[in-house]
Amino acid sequence: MRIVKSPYPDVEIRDMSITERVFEGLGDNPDRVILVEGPSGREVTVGQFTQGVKALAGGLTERGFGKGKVVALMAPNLPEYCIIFHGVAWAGGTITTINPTYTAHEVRHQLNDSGASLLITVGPFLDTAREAAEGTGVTEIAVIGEAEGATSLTDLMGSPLQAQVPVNYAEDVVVLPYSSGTTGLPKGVMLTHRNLVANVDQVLSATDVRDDEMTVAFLPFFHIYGMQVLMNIYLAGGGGLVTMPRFDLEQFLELSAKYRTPRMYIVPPIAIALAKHPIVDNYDLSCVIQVNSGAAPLGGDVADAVGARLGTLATQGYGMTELSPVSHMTPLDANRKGASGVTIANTESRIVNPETGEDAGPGETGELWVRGPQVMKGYLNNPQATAETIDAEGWLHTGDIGYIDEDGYLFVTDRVKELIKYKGFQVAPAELEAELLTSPMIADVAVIGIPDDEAGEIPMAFIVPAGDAQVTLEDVQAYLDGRLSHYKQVRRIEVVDEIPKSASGKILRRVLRDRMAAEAA
Ligand code: 4UV
Repeated sequence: MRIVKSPYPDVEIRDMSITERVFEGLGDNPDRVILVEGPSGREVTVGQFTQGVKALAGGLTERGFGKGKVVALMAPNLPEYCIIFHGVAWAGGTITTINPTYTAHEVRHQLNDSGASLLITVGPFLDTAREAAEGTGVTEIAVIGEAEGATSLTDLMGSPLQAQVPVNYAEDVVVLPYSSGTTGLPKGVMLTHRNLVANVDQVLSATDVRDDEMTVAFLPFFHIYGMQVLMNIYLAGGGGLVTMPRFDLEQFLELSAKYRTPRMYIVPPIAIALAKHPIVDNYDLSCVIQVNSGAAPLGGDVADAVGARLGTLATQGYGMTELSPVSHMTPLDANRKGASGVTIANTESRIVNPETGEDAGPGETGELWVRGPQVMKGYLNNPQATAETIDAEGWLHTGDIGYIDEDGYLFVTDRVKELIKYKGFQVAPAELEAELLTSPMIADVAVIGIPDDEAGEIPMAFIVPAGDAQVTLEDVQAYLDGRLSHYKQVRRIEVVDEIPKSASGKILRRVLRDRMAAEAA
């Protein structure tokens, strides 16, 4: 067995809730501004944040939405997002984070699966929320701000709870983000307080976030990268966030220059924009010392181009929802072109040949396995998927293919899992296939990801038409429109006579991927 250990010394993982950990990092100046709503400039101070969290926890508890309950949060990035997340956590409850661009159909699935009883959203998504909540366990819908006929966030506030509602840090699930993992439909990823607290201190031990620095937070808080790396780790490290409800390059650059941000947290498509877009030259970005990319592979040349243009360090983080999310980060003092980083503190890595089960040597390719305190508790109500992902010795099998060189740098080269990453967002082929199979035009279908310069990957569907139906890309897109959110849209199709399958009926995606790779070559 070749276990690659972290070059960083272990950190102590303390018994505390994620909110206690974040509060600890806020410092003792109640007037420091830690959250700014980017487009309006509205500010929230440390005092207002902690007061909001405690008052919401009190109100939730009074209304029976506290400990043991699941609160669904479906909102874009706003300062209130952080207050709600931590208000629920402080009350001992569980938050499930929902992509606000989801259709009612997608939202309903997550509400039912997670067992949510309260849904918090914003006015523009209220109709979707109401439609989705029908027939689920949701008994109340609230909005941030005001909306006709809905409870407002202010109504949910009660007498402040001064202390964390007691929880079992290692066992109680604080957040349930959704991820399809290595196969199948999106599943609730059970992350405990201990998982999140561990990752905060593991990551902070390898970064130099300074007190009072600000960063622009456009990476959505509902996804693990924005949720942990920005909302929790950055705040716990003493920084502050300028929130953006959706990405807009010009506004991002403007806010980064205005708040003199030393660090940018991005995904690969934005690295390409930073490297190439002419408007980047219109802004004084001399404040930026580090640009961190993650959620999908970043080409070494693109990283170099960003670094050279902005005169900064271009780093990468590697992670997964199931890893709270970080397991690998670029060291600040020794970058290596194309690497996704080295193993972080308290964490072990292995590269295992998926066919033989043997450990690979330095530079040899195989599946990445990770073990550490940030490994999820499991998938909600799905012991089988949990057992297929975390083995008896606690190793999480990532489904990513790559190698670790002799100096411990991880290079991700491929994926054995089905997952498609469209601009860093998860697209589960099984979800698209299930949806497409409900169309009377389609007899059988398989979806894979194919490389795309801008998005990283795009979903492509191989379609066996029903009878003599003529199926076009437009037909497929029109069918999915309104059923699934826009970023999951199929962007290419090929009509075929049959889908390659194993004897047991499993789609042989590898055959389709190899065929597309051969065509592209
Ligand atoms: O579950 P998920 O959607 O999770 C993420 C997490 C992104 C992070 C985490 C910590 C960071 O510090 C950071 O910068 C970014 O996206 O998707 C997990 C899958 O995304 C791919 C890989 O296939 C994972 O299994 N992925 C994530 N990061 C990288 C990556 C990377 N640096 N290089 C290549 N693939």
